Amino acid sequence: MQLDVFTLFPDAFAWFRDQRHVANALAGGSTFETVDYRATTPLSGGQVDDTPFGGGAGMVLRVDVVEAALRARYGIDPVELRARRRVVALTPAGRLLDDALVDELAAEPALTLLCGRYEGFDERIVEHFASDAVSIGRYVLAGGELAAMVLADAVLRKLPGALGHAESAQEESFSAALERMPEYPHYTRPAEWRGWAVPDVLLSGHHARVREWRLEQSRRRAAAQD
Ligand code: 6GU
Repeated sequence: MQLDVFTLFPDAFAWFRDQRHVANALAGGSTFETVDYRATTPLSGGQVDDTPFGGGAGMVLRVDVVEAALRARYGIDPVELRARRRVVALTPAGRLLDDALVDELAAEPALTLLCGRYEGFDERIVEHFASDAVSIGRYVLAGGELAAMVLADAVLRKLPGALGHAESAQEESFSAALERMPEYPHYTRPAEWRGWAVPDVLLSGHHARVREWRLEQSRRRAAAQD
């Protein structure tokens, strides 16, 4: 997968890029690149945002700035770009990110993530340049960078070779294999600590019973989450 992140803070992604599963994905032929909106802004003094029409607090990322950055990177009209590849605007008003959407995005050959400014994007960016608007939860972050990292983390770990064990991403929380339920609890040694014993069934070596117990635990957790 070719993953591009447009941001005002490219340095914020240095730590992320060094994560094991990200490094593994990159070693497997994927790319992860950041593009700085400021590098191609048509405005003077490195300006990229502006005050909102109609008033209100904060600054809004300008549509002309994002157009220039996308054109410089891809060499085509961004309106045409979004018909050719997924361009995801990270915004709290977007579609909630879940495992099903992560699977959908992980199947793409290329993804572009657009991070907004404090008060977000000029809406014309979302409407005309983005194919998707995605939120990572019902709360507000100061910028889209952490949300972009969350999305990129969830997507890249799904790629072949990103995780040590191919099975790790198969049966995990919210996967189809677990019927979209949260994952069951895990235990390791010691089998008892301060009187807290690991459930007997896990030590029984009885695979069918273990499987049954785990599914039941997932169902309980699912019920508790709703
Ligand atoms: Cl994608 N961006 C921002 N700024 N805040 C968020 C978010 C995104 N998702 C949840 N909160």
